[in-house]
Amino acid sequence: MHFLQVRCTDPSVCLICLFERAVGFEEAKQIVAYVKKLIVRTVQLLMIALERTLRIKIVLFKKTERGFHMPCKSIGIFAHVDAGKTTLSEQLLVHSGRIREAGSVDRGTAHTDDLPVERRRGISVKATCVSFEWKGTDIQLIDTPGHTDFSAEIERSLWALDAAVLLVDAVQGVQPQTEILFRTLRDQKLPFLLFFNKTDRPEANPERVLDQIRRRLTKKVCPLWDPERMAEYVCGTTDDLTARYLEGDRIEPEEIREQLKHLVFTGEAYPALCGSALKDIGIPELLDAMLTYLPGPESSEKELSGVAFAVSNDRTLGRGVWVRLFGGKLENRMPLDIRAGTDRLTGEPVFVQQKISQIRNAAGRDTGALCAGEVGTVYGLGNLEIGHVFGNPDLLPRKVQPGSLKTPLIMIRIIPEKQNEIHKLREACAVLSSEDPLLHAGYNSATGEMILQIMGKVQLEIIQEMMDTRFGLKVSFGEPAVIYRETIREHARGFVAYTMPKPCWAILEFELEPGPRGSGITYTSKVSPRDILPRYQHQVEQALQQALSQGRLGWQVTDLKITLTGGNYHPVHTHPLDFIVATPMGIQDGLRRGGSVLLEPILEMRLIVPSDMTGRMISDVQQMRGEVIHTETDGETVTITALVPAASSLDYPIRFASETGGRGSMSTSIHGYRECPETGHTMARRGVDPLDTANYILAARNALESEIY
Ligand SMILES: Nc1nc2c(ncn2[C@@H]2O[C@H](COP(=O)(O)OP(=O)(O)OP(=O)(O)O)[C@@H](O)[C@H]2O)c(=O)[nH]1
Ligand SMILES: [Mg+2]
Repeated sequence: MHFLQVRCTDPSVCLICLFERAVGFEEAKQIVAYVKKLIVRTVQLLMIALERTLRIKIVLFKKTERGFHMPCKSIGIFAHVDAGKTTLSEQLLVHSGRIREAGSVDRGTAHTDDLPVERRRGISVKATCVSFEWKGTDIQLIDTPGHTDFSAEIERSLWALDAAVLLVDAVQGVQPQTEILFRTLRDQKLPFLLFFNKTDRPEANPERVLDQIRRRLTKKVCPLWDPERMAEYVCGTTDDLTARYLEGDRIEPEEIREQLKHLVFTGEAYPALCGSALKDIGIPELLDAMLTYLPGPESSEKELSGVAFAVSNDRTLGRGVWVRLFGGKLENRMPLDIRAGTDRLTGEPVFVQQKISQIRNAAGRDTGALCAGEVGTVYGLGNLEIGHVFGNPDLLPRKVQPGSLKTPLIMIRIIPEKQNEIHKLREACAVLSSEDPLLHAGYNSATGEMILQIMGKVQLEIIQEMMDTRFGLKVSFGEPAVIYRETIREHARGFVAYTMPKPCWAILEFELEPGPRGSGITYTSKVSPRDILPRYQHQVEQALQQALSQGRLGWQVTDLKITLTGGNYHPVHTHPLDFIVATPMGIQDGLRRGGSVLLEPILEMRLIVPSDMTGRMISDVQQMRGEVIHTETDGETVTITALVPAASSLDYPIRFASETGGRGSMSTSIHGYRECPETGHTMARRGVDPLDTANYILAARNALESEIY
């Protein structure tokens, strides 16, 4: 007998194989893996048999550092506004036994619409996480808002998920936001299934919706309510199954389920179910499908990796941050390095150490720890920002990149009713900005104005209401204005010799070239580290962001290729911050020489209207300085895709609703920026112009004084 010990990576399974013949290590490893698989399969079959005969449910707990606990999955619910996400979340909570009676959106009692403003309006504004257990799995459910003004919430929820359910209204069919969400989930490689809701309504027609999805979104949809078609779809995906299916072999339902599970994971299939959240139809089937087909986390228990994706405000506990952990563990009193800004000298991020004071799991229980795979709220981390990554960012399944789904295109002045409340307003805006970084709340000290960047009108109404209820501030808004950008017209050089008033020395020469649309900013240096020391070159690179935040027209500069072509430092005269002061002067000099081009945001607009309105819609698009790029008709309706400047279409949604009498739907997404023929849209400069040299140097030195001068 030959003994060969093979280490098992899973400490909860102990397996020793005794071989009757000589085996190599590799072969032994393969055999052990095979045996392990067989045992797991046998145990599974045994469990199923036991469950059936004894009519019990066996739950396998996973062993982790914290002891045994239930496997978990984090699942998001997405849909066009009003498709029934919140109503469905209620129903899932009821079926799991988590709550006795379903709350109602219409009566303002839904659990996941817990903000006063959500309850009053019957619309979800924030993503909310709840948790419940279904057949031995802890499901952490995130109910997201449907309105596009809250796309930032939708995007942040995606960071925290393992899988999703995309709801489709079985009466309305595929709506504009359904398409956007479908593409987003698919592109982010998030496995998901579809649920056709509101089948209780007489006009509902799941087969029509299925057909619409096949035509407009994907052919890979697989209806679970029809086992015949489900088997046909699944068997068509592998040669082996196709052959067996065509020969009429019996294929076990278990085999079909396993294959479908694999297809969902790889984005090769989207199972579809139907039912009614309001009338409680098809809910256990949906729960089972979530369990069977949607994957759980691939979490590692060793290395810390997680992301802060939402903020909640508890009356007694204060500000809590929702965290999804993909690896490692967070514990009470654990010190964490939280980013608190950037070092002006080195350009490196500055961290402060803060301690977690309390951790609650998704069910709101004080657990003292958060383990890999779990979602929970963490308290005591001060103003920890949304999007903060704990530990290793490479272990996160999705990139944390705010603004990739939708960016704000409108800015607006927010005005306190009482003039002396501007300070209070600034504080309130800072709080809201830490919860939604895309608000970019900015105070212009020269004009005394507070400016917000926003997605749309509904968001504005919600901000107004929150200012009142949360912060006791009555506010109004100025005229909305489009957020333009600018770029350079032609190739130019920018030069600065910052040698006066002494003591200082920083000489820089830049070459600025227009880049292709959408290319953003690219920067390279051709200067030797002997002429400008690496630490000063690093400062130049860090100072660029600030230098480009307003160009000669006052807008963010983009589509620009910058090369540092010359310059030098002085071993005696150069002060540590001289290159930070000098960079904006050199850049602005180049921008002035090259001339400015105003860029305006262009929207891709999709209008779905009855066919007889085609002419009218095309003339609307032309009136808005837009161009139709695609039309498609299915006889009854026409889908028009057009590129339209945001500036000329700000009030179009209201006009569209009245023109179509509610028979049409429209959606917009950002297409990009392009040259604006209407020049003259400049923005007042914030702070002193770097080309106003004497004043600028004085102001810049004053601002940096505390740090160095
Ligand atoms: N008939 C019918 N009505 C439903 C169903 N599900 C939801 N509703 C109704 O549809 C409306 C919107 O429901 P919500 O659950 O708030 O929809 P939502 O998708 O969460 O909406 P937002 O979060 O605002 O995007 C409410 O009036 C619900 O009562 C359903 O299955 N059948
Ligand atoms: Mg909702």
